[in-house]
Amino acid sequence: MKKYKYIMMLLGITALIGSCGNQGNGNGSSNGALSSSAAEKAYVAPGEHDEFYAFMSGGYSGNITVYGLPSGRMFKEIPVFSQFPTSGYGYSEETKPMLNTSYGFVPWDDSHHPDISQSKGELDGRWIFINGNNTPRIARVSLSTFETEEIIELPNSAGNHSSSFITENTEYVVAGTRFSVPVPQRDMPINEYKGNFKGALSFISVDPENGGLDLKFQLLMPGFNYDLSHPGRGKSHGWFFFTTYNTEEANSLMEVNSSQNDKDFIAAINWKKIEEYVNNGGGTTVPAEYAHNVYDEHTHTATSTIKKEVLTVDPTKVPGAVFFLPTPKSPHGCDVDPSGQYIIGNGKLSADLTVHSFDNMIAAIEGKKFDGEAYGIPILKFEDVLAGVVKSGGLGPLHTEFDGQGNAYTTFFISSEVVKWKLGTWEVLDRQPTFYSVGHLMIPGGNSAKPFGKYVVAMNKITKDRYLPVGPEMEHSAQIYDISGDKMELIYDFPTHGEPHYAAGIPADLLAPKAKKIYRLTENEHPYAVLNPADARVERDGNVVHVYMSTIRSHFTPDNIEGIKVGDKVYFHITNHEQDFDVPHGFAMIGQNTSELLIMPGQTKTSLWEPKKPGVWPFYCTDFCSALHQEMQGYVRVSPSGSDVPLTYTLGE
Ligand code: K7E
Ligand code: CUA
Repeated sequence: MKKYKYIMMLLGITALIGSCGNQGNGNGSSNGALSSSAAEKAYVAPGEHDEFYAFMSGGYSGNITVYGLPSGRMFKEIPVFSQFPTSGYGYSEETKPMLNTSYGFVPWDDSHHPDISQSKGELDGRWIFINGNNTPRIARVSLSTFETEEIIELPNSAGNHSSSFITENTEYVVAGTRFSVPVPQRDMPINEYKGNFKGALSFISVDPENGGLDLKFQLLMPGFNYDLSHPGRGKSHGWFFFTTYNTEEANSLMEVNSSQNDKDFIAAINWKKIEEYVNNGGGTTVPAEYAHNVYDEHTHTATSTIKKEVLTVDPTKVPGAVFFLPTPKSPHGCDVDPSGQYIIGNGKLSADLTVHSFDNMIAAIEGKKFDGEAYGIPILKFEDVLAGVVKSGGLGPLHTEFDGQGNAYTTFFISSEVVKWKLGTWEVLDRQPTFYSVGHLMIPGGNSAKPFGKYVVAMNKITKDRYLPVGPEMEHSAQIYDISGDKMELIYDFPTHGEPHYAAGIPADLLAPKAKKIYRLTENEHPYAVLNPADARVERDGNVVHVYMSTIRSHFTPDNIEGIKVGDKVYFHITNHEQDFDVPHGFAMIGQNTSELLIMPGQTKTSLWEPKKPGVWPFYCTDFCSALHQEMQGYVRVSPSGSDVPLTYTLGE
């Protein structure tokens, strides 16, 4: 891997030197010096708002970060698959169930591809979905509260990478497995992989009213690696496309053994046909175990349910639903243009981009022009489905986005550049270097029928000399290009957090007006909420103590508690009585084996404390909420176990 990275870097540098006429940046010391007119384009004056939200996947942070475009200012980190001590997500009693899985509590994941909900192919800004790769999961995040509301685990899946992409009316979130595995999982020799492992493609239905997720069916495909996917749209709505690699079905020395075939496939799935088959009773229900975790905005509490079965579909049982389109070997990205006509598959080891035509594909299917089959699935002829080839001159193509004006933009990892080309003529129109080794790129709405083609953001893998060094690892870097003119213009770059793979952007005016500002106290249905400070109290039940606590600037009620004993389990249920925007209170207790809580206005959250030592122990508010924030504190007296100090508390009379 190290060596690979090194070679990549060398190639990257070569490309930079080759293109220094473009940006005047070949010498490393003055990289990226921009004219002031370019800087103005990224400048959002203090107090002004950005034009777009950009939601970046966190990669190995497991979360989503929210930025503004074009300023590159970071607004928030939304915890999704990883515990987040900053807010108490995954630490508070209410949110711990969100991270439950069939393997128990899994407080981390690797998130790659956010996708915003759509109606009629256009962004509707209701939810954003994202995949957890490692312990396969899909999350749904509300775009009014900017909180994770639901996580569903995927059985029979492994390395949930060709995920989470949605169909044009958000009928489904689709999630494909990168690693094929035995289905069902069982103890068997690894070298019997070929022909025995399966690649599950999961179709998770989305309730149009409340976004509720349900694993509707899993298509059990041959044991290839399903790398990336995108939905058809417009004329190709009803289809879904997946790139595959390792059609060799090798199980070791993959970098050699899975690059033997000259062509791998894009799998074209007619999900409407499969849905019809399933709705008519098709498919086989098999035992499976997976968690379904749902957060309720009114109880402010998540519940986790373990599901016990899943409906599987054998693709050969649904004739006409699944086809393979040969694509130059080891493709990565699989992108569909806004019209739904072109499907772009980029062979990572190729210099050219392969563009398939949906119309050609349908004609070939109707003409039954097949070139054999793989495990009973018809293979179309490469020449029959090809729309064109982009002779890009770049190296290592990965991902493509669209500006809605007939142009496509493809990233090249090895040659570190973004190449702009024209749909239909396949001619290259422009190319700009990236710093360095770009992965995905993002145009707001770029995965929809209506992109907002004003900026493209490139997300780079290697940062090295772009910023002041901070030890051996740098945060990854993103770059913003203005693409409103004929030529792309680099206007800004900024560090990101974790490893953003893909991102999703949306115009600010589609989200900002409906962003939630407070939770209404009158709508708080948390069973341990204190809706009136006079109801604050402490109750003991054996060695379990419930503290019903309220907070308002600048006081905890109760603020002194006595009669707690070593060996107790003390639950602090804290309700924030503020009803003003942006006034959370925090809570932290000395020696607690968990994180702080950050409690939003109108919300109730719970922290568990198990006192270990007799004494008088303080707690305090962690968020500088008011002039007297520093006075927002209290004490708990802890007596030895067996002591008869009575339970008392002060209500601040
Ligand atoms: Cu190319 Cu996970 Cu989409 Cu990274 S993936 S770059
Ligand atoms: Cu409440 Cu500081």
